[in-house]
Amino acid sequence: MLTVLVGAGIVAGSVWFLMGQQAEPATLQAKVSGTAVTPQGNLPHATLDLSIYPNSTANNPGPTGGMYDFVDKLGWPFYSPSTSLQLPAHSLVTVTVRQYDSSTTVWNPYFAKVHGTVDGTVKYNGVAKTQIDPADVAHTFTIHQYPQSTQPYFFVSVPMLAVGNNAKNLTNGYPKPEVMEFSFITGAPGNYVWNCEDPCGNGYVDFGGVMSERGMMSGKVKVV
Ligand SMILES: [Cu+2]
Repeated sequence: MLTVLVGAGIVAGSVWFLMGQQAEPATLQAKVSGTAVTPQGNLPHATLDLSIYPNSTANNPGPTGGMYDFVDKLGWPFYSPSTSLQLPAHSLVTVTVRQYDSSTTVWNPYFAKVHGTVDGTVKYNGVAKTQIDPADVAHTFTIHQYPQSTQPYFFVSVPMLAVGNNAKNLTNGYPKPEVMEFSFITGAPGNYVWNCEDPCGNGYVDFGGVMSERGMMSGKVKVV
C-alpha cells in the first residue's frame, strides 16, 4: 500500500513539474486556399502539414528553449513543427502527417479506429481505411474538448500508422515515413486541446513524460 501511495505521489509530482514548466510553442496556422465541396456545402478549404519524429537529431532539434533543452536529450517523440494549432471556423481542414516513428501497441482499440473525419476514413499512403491494427499504431492525433466545456462538440481521432521496426534509417536519420491524409469540418470558434492517446511516454502506464508534454504529444487547437 505504501509503495502504491509513493508511486502515485511520484506520478502526481512529475505531472505537476511538467505542467508548471510548460511553454506554448509558436502557433501553426492552417493555410486557407479556395473552397471545397463538402457534405455541408461549399466551405473554405484549409490545409495543415505535420510530422511525427521518434526523437530529435542535430539537424532536427525539435522544440527548444526552456525545459525542452532538457527533455530533448531524452529521445522522446514529438509532433513538428508545432503543437499549437489554429484552424479556421466552419471550414474543411485537410491534414497531412508524415510519421517516422515505430509502433507502440495502443491498449484501447477505440483509438486504432478513425473518428470524426468527413467520410470516416483516413488515407494511409493513399489507401482509404477506417481503422488500422492496434499493434501498428505509433501515435494518435486526437482533438477534444476541455473537460466540462460548454463549447460546440468537436472530436477527431486518427491513429498514426507506424513504420516497420526493421525500417532502415535514411541519410536524414529517419526511415521513410508513413503518410496519413484526412479531412474534417470545423464548427464555431472555440478553444480545444489535442493529444496522443497511444502509450508512447514513460512513467505511469507509459502515459507520463512526453505524453503530457506541450510541444511534443499534446497541444492547443484554436478555432477562429
Ligand atoms: Cu504519442
